[in-house]
Amino acid sequence: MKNFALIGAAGYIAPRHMQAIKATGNDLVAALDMNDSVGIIDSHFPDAEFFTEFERFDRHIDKLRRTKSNQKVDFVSICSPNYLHDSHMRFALRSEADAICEKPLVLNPWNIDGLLDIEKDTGRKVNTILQLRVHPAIMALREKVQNESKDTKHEVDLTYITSRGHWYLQSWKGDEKKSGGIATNIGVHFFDMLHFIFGKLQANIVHHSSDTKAAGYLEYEHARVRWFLSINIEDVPAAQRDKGQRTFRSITVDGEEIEFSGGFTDLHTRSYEEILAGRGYGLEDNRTAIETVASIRHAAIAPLSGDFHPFLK
Ligand code: NAD
Ligand code: HP7
Repeated sequence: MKNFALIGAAGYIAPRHMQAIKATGNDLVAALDMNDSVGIIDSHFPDAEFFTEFERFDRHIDKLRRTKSNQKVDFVSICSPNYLHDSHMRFALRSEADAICEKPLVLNPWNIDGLLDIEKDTGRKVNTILQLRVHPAIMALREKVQNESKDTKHEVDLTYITSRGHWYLQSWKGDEKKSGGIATNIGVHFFDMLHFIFGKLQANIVHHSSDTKAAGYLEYEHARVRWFLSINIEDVPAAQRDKGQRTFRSITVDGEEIEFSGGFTDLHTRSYEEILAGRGYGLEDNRTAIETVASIRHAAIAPLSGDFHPFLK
């Protein structure tokens, strides 16, 4: 049984990590969040220590390490806002633990280089949550593409609309310096997935970028992709919106829909199973997606000509 600590325990995604720690037969020994709305811990680990100050949390983790306690932390799970991830990963590794960090791993590619140095210095590992890589439909599509001839190029349309209320832009998620903006905070999932399925990134053009919407064109070794991402309910197609649907996720490959909207719920547990079996995705696995989102953030907006997503019309 491995011991876990969790940073960002009061947030939206933390319970999925608590479930994953529990479902894989491990223990949460300590948690940190400056927000103390963390009663959810009792549903999973009623004996876990909880801290609202980093310094006290650090002292506790360090004591467990120095005293070789049977609660010495093996993994630190990181569910804090995106711009804090690199600092929290450094804390994990320096505490002689491995890290399991939420996406996006970091906001800029050069942060990965700094973390590689700390991995080397400490001999510990950074693992990341790239949960679409363990989605059965995505794994099957990747396998199919890998078995095709090397010069195959697919035509892909990716439409990813996941509505958010007004709170989103008022929170750290709406602050580009903290979240990277929506193409980084939400888009990173599918940019990583596209690279995972279709290989090396060859072109990256941005057609639209605002606080609530982004769109562009990406070319990979094996695909030409028109993409559209929005958190605005108005972008959910009317037929689905009329049925009360607030999310619309679609990938078509050569006009054929890949069914991947279902099966999103236990992907954190699947990711933990892989990490615990020593098959976690590490720093270098994240580089292409982090480079992609960093370029999108700094790109000049291209005119609407050529391969732009049809939802932009
Ligand atoms: P959230 O705002 O709901 O939660 C973040 C928590 O971190 C808050 O409770 C906040 O108080 C706490 N926090 C802030 N600064 C901290 C600090 N210095 N030390 C400790 N805790 C601190 O956000 P969320 O939606 O839970 O997102 C958390 C992370 O998970 C982000 O990196 C986000 O991108 C990622 N996420 C991933 C998925 C996914 O599908 N894999 C889904 C949602 C969020
Ligand atoms: N929701 C909340 O109540 N609070 C939140 O903070 C977020 C959502 P989905 P996930 O918005 O930051 C996606 O779209 O898949 C509500 C991204 N992940 O299924 O869990 C929401 O209003 C993730 O990387 O959300 O998370 C819905 O009612 C990104 O950080 C419901 O939860 C996160 O949005 C479910 O919403 C975000 C993927 O797209 C895989």
